[in-house]
Amino acid sequence: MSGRTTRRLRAGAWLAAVFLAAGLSGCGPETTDTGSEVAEPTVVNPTVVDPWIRAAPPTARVLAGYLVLENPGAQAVTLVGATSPVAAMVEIHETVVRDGVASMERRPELVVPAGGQLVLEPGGAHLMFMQPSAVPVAGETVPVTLSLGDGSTLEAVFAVRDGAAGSGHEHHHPEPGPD
Ligand SMILES: [Cu+2]
Repeated sequence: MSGRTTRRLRAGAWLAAVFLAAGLSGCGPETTDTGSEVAEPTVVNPTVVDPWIRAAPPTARVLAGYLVLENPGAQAVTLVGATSPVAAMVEIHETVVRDGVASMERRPELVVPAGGQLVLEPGGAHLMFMQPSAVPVAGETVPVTLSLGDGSTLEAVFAVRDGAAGSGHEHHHPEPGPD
């Protein structure tokens, strides 16, 4: 699990923001030794929860990645892109179903609402890793840098695993829904 890593990174980003604020005002908000129980800052990077990539055959030319972004802050945050050393390019996609046919559409950004979360999961939004240099196998991990709309980045370690069974996140939408 990467929760500890992402929390530490988030705390680091937050502390950087505090230092900036302190530099302007001469005094910063209260903080604690750990930085984990702090007063709510104005802007908080979202927390990455359970990032994973669906295991694929060695010949796969794309890989799908999923995660949940939780935004405890008071302002909406946008996910605008991602990069990874294993892929030539990473795009944000969303699977849409029209007339019972599922297809993927590219999205320039996805919103993580204030106090809410953005869920990328099978059957919905996902990261599409294009032209992987080497297809990772289940059990391996893949580093990914997520880009946010404010120009900041989030590092995440995606676990590679089979998505067909056991993930508990599979959703099927056989019926075309209203737009
Ligand atoms: Cu896709």
